[in-house]
Amino acid sequence: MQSRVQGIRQRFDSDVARAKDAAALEEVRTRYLGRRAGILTALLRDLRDAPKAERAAFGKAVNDLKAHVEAALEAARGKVSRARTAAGPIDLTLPGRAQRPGTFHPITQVRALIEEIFLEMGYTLETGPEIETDFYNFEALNIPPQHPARDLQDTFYVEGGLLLRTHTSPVQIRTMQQRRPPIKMVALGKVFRRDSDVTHSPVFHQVEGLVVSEGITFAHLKGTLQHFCRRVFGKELRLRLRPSYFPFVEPGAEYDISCIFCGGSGCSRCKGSGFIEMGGAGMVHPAVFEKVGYDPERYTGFAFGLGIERIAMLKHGIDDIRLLYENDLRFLQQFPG
Ligand code: 2NL
Repeated sequence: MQSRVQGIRQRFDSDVARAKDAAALEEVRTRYLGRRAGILTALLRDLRDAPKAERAAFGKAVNDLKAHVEAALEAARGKVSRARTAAGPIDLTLPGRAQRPGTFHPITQVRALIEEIFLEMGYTLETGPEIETDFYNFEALNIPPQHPARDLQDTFYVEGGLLLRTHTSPVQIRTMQQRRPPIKMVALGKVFRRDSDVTHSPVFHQVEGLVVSEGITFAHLKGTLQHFCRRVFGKELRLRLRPSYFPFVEPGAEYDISCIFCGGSGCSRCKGSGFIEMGGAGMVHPAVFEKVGYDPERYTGFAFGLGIERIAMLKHGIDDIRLLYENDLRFLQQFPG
């Protein structure tokens, strides 16, 4: 028995020494350790038929051999794989995998541009909570309990009588409560509305500006909007104001810019009108000043709003707002900033 084990060991050693690659080594492993026809597997099976007196010694010899076979195969595999690396099938002259640097999202880029323009004009940047109370989102803005903007269709209500702000105006209300005029501020941030199609997303970004002091007029508003729009879209454009209604301003207006695609002659993008809608604006309603404890006889102010997505879409010719939220790199890489 012992001599049989000895013979197998010698044959194995010479088989391993001849195996020059991983496939040959695998073949040797199967020949000796294979579950069904392995030489050692058969040896272990024979152990059962060995005479009782020899069984312990034979068992030890077979197990020692098995340990030797496993260790020798492992060592040989290591040698083969090191040899392959040293021989150099890895081509170090191949170009590496490109690591593209990240870029700011187009909304973030437009947001940064808007912040820069208002900081240049001496405005402060203010922020506030996205979950708001009825008072800050509606009541203080002169939006009465039965106003259609409060309809469940437009507003996301959350637990505890709270809601997701539908505009950034609550930030202006909070700022007015905390400070006395003069105030010259912009609020930029996420707002939420129950609305979704190619030009509306349930979450979008708004900018609102507010200037309050003594002697602020509609002319200040128009000059500010014209300067802002020209800084974003170019010096040549014309600004147009149209009468409109928002409960928190009087008088209220919507403002348009001459079409940045056709220059005002009329095209498909401006639907032949020569103008593109930008946002809403107006003189702060006296009822709003009363809600925050400002004397409407002493102070006047203007306010305006606009959508950041809208600016990004106009600036880059994007026709579907949902592209801005899909985080598809093929889209985002087109805006390296
Ligand atoms: C729009 C319309 C507007 C305001 C926002 C405002 C805020 C206060 C008081 C008075 Cl605290 N007004 N904001 C006024 C008129 C229009 O935005 O088209 N937004 C995208």
